Amino acid sequence: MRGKLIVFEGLDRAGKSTQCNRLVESLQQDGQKVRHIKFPDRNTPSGQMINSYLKGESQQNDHVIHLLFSMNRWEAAPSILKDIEEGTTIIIDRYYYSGCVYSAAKNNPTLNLKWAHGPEEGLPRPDICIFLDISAEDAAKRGGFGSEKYENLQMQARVRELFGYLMQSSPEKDDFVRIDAAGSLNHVQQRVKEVVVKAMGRVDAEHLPLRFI
Ligand code: ADP
Ligand code: FDM
Ligand code: MG
Repeated sequence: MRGKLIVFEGLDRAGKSTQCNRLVESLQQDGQKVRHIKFPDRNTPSGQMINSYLKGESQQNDHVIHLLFSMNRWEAAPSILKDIEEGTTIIIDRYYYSGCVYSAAKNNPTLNLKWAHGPEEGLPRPDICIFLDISAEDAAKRGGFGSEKYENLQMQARVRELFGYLMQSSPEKDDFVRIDAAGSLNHVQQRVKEVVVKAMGRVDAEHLPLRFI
């Protein structure tokens, strides 16, 4: 059986990293082969440019940084495909949904969601995307904003609005399951596991092939 592609999305401090870690551990205990990755991968050359941009150490045109984030995913695509083919499930902390939404949230008149989607087309499409939903205000209470580029209330609120649009009205709306991320860590973890077990079971039962964006 092929591996599955499972993505976590959400605002900064929604609990993505925590829940990814817990899910990886839990699936491993179930005897599954699992690999955990995150985007941006700040270690590759494109990732180093992204890192420097996010930290405010360098400037990039909105379109250029968008393409760098996309490039960062394309670099990883062959190894994702290989693992899935060989039966390893991949859990990803942020993917192209963040890519589209954060770029479009800048309200650049020539960079809308449609434009942002273009470079992502052809990447492996997730079997499921779990959106950990929390308001920008509640997320900020979990430690306040750091110094990275998008860590401000106005940007986060716009990002949440655009995720709402993706989940309700976009062609990829069926990829999403929304989970209330304001609950306790254990409660969120339990919901995540339920949703993931169901999605993985469906892929196996119906022999669903991996799709592409
Ligand atoms: P993200 O990866 O989405 O930015 P993290 O998993 O790093 O979020 O969590 C951000 C902070 O919030 C961490 O200190 C984490 O322990 C805390 N946190 C995460 N989920 C919850 C939760 N459900 N309730 C309370 N605190 C949480
Ligand atoms: N981000 C992340 C983007 O703008 N585009 C993308 O394609 C991706 C994957 O980068 F503000 C933004 C989202 C977030 C920042 O933060 C990366 P983390 O803390 O490494 O997830
Ligand atoms: Mg994180």
